[in-house]
Amino acid sequence: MRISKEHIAAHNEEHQADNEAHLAFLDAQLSKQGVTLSLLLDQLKDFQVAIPSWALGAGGTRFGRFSIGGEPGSLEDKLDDVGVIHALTQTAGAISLHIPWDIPKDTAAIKQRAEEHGIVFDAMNSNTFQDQQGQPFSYKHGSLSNSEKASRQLAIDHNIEVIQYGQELGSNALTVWLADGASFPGQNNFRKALQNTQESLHEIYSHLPQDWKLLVEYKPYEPNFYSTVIQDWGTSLMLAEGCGERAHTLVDLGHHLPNTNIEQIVATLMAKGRLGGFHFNDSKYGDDDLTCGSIKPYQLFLIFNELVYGMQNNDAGNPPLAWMIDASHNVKDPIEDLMQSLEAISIAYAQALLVDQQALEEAQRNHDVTMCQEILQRAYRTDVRPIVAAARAMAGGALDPLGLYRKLDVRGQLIGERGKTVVATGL
Ligand SMILES: [Mn+2]
Repeated sequence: MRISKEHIAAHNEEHQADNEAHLAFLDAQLSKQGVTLSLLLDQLKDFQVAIPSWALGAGGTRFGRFSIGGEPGSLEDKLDDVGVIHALTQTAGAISLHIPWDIPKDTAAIKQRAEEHGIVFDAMNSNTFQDQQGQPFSYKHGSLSNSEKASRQLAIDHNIEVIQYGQELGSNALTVWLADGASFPGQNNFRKALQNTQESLHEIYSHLPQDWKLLVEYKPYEPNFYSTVIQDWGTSLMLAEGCGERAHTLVDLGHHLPNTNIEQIVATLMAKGRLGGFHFNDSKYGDDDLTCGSIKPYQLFLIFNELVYGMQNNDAGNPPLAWMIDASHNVKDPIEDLMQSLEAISIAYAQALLVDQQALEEAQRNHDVTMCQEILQRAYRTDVRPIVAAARAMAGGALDPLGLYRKLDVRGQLIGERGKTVVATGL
C-alpha cells in the first residue's frame, strides 16, 4: 500500500479553499503581534520526528494483546507503514530501529526501500531487557549493571553489535535504556550497580564512531519496582558526563514520577549542552505510552517552549536533538495514533514558536507575573491547526492526513495484503 502524489493532490484541492480562509484570518491576527507567517511555515516544514519500529503493531499490556489486523510482519512492512505516515504528514522522515527485533537480512535492500519512502535511520535501540533464545548468560538480574561480569560483557557486546548494524544503515546514534534495578530492598548494592553501569557504558562509548552520539535514557520504575539503576535525569547526566562529550541524556516524557516539572529538566539539560534526544508520548499515571497531547497538551507546549528557547539560545552547544515518538497501541490503529501524535507535536511546536520571547523576558524582568502567564497562554490558546496543515501541504503532505487515510481505507487494504492475524515482529 503506497499513497500516491495524485491521491494527495486531489485531496488537498478539495480542502484548500477552506484551509486558506482559516489561514488568512490567522495571518491577519498574527501579523498584529509581529509574527511572520511565512517564517513560521518554513520552520514547521523542516520539522521531522522519528517513528519507532515497535510502535507499528499492537503493543498489548501485561494482561493481554489484541490484534489490530494488517500489522507489519517484517522490517520491510514496517518501513512501508512509516512510508504511509510520511507520505501523508511529511513529518515522519525517519525510523528508529530496535535490535534484535529489526535485524536487517539484506541491508542494501532495506536502505533502498527506506530511500524510496524518503526515510532515514534515526537512533538505534539496543535491547538488554529480555533474554534471547540460546543466550549463554541471563539479564534476569541486570545487564550493564549485573554483578556477574559475563552478563555485563554480553550486554556490552550486544550494544557494540547494534552500533555496527546502525553504521551499515547510516544511523548516527545509539539509545541505551536499561531495565536494570531491583524489586526488593537489599537485592542490589546501589553503588556497585551504578559503578558497573558506568564502566559498561564507558566501554560501549569507546566503540562509538566519531560522528555518533550515545543517548542515555532514564526511568524511575518498571519493570523493577523498588529501584532502577538509571532512575532520573541526574543519574543519566552523571553517567553521560562520565563517558565523554558525545554522550547525552535522553528524556522520555513518560519516564517521570507524577507531576515532575519536565520542562525544567529540558531547560537544565540544554543549558549544559547535554540534551541528546526526546521520546514523545503522554501519560496519566506512569509510563502509559499514550498519544502525545491526549492527556496534558499544556505540558507538551511548555516543554516545547523550553526546547525552542534552548535552540534559539544555544550557548552551551547542545547538539541537534533526536526526536522520536515512543508509544504503544492497544486499542487504536497505530498508524492513526502516530499521525495524531505527530499533529499534537507539530501544534505544540508551532505554538511555542509563537511565544513573544522579548515580551516574556521583559515581563520576567519587571516581575509582572500576570503578564508572564498571559504571554504563554496567548500562544497556547492560538488555534494553529491551519498553519500546521498548510506547512504539511507545502512539503507535499495532506491537509487532513487522518481524513485521507480513512477515505483511502489504508487499514482495510493492509488487512487485505497481510491478513487479519499477522503479529508485528518483536512484540
Ligand atoms: Mn523511551
